[in-house]
Amino acid sequence: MGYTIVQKIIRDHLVSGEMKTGTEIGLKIDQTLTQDATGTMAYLQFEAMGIDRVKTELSVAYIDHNTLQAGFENADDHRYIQTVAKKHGLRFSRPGNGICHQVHLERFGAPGKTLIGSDSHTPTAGGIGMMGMGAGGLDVAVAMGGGTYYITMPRVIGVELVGKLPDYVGAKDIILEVLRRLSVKGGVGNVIEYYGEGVKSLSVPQRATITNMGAELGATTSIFPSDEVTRAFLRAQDREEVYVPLSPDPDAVYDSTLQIDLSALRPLAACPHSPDNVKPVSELAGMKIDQVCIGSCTNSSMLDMLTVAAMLKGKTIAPGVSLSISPGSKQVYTMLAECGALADMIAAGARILECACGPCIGMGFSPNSGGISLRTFNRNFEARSGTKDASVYLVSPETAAASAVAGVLVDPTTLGCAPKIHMPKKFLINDNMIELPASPEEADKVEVLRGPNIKPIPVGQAPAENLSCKLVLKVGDNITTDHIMPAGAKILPFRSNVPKLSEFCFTVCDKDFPERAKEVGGGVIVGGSNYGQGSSREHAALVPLYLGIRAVAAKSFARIHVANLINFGIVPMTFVNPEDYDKLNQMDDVTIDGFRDAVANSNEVTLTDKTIGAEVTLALNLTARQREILLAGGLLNETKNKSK
Ligand code: MIC
Ligand code: SF4
Repeated sequence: MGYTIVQKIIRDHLVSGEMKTGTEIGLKIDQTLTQDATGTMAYLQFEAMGIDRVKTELSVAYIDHNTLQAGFENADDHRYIQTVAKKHGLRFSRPGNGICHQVHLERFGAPGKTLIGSDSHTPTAGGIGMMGMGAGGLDVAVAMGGGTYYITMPRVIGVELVGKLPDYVGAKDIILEVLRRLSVKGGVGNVIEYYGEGVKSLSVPQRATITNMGAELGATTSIFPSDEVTRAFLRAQDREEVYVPLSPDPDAVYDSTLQIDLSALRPLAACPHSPDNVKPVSELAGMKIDQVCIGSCTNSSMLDMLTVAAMLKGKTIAPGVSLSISPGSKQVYTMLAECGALADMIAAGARILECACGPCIGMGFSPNSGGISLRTFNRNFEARSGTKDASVYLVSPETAAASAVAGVLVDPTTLGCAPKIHMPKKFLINDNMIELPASPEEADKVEVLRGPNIKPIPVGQAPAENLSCKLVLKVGDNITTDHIMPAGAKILPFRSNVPKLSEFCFTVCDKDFPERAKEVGGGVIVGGSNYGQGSSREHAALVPLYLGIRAVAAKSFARIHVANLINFGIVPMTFVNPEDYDKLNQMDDVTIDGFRDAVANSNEVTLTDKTIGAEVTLALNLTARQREILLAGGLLNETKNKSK
């Protein structure tokens, strides 16, 4: 039997395990990336490992998230990352150079290689035929040190694209259609591979929009073939030498398939508060809007920006609507300025922001109370915009631009013929905002500068012999990492200050949680299905650890989050009978006898709820490697123990 694209990349990078679906495999990682909101922690952990220089082919530290400097904290963290990168052999992409995923695609991504990044949208690189995966900062630190990255051997979902997109229907509409069909948990345990006639008609940035938002499906990664379109993109970036063709073997078998007829697609919108709550724009058309935000790592390419500029040219943004535009990179920004498209946007009344994540992570541009915001971003989780009662709709740049002008949600296909936008034959190449590392000889002289905001990382504990505690919090299905550890302009500056961060833990769901957890000394969290979906932020494990959380019992977990829980010594347990979830109540007293032994050897534990007098069976789906990490109280402890 032949291989699919991802299976070929896995085969070429396999370090441990067998390519048997559902079992743990270890991969060699060629490249890593970090961003600043997760990077500080990743480099503190890398330093703790005592490795002098990164051992990957390429590692890049980006600054793109925490760029609103309303105090010293973010600037200090940038300086720390800059100096630590210089010392340890990493390239440093300075603030102002752009969003990590967009810049990586432009300047570093390579078909057939593996990449992990401390950001869940690292699969953006799949647009170029690279196997990009989001990971916790500690896993990225390990990979930088030359260590193996572990995943579960995924199933492969093949998405066949046929036909050609009609005018004003975009790549965003394709991925929204996939989300509509598969849901935010439909990708868990899977990779998504795109194939078929329709692939050829999509440019690399369009493909990258689709693979980027595969993160919202919970997929391990998403990938497109590497073909002549890929080669042309790389040539236009002056990097044709990294091109290799990649396609599935003719007899490759997908575990399941779905087909999308591009010609039949219509503009779609993901309604509040989930990326899979998808409806046709035509059904919502006419809805009054307050704000439009265009940008983010999903839709900030040159192609997206030129489309928006052409649609805004000669028009004025509707009164009462505020439009923000954040180009994805310095390359895009400069080219927009040079060709005059930027002037068209400004003239129409757009508020042009720097090339960074910006409003996507709540760094400014929070909507008004009860406001309706259309965003070309990838996540519309409750409160992520910074305004709890705002309603965020995720749409294509085409829908966003048409609506910004009209002041109400507009189906752009009603506008007639779309402007013809062509991919540039040659991009503007100027890597002057990427600092190179010091040479190994010079590295000793580089001083790593730390600010006072950097506080020690909490250290995990080995599981107690018998666990006796409270069910300190009970939450529902699809809890996101934005619920567990919210971000935004006010909270993000404390990403390297866990004690301060803990004041905000779970406050979107329950404002008293941090106080209560401290009062009762932590305990166990009860969750529904797909617990921990969304971001790769390991803070969603580290902060609960700081608040005394020892285990989470859920119906199911999201991939990156469960790895983060284990890395920090929090035991993930799943309900054997999902109905048992309903029996348990917040603040019940519970015990698990023989907890540590079970973590060491057993596939199940019994949780006794003393308050209601019930017993519940929980599964421990752990590999031997994960058990060792948990018994040591986390991966850092385990690494230290091993090196003794
Ligand atoms: C996000 O989009 O949620 C983020 C902010 O980029 C996160 C990373 C973080 O929390 O710092 C992600 O996607 O992993
Ligand atoms: Fe940045 Fe938003 Fe992309 Fe996350 S999803 S990397 S916050 S632009």
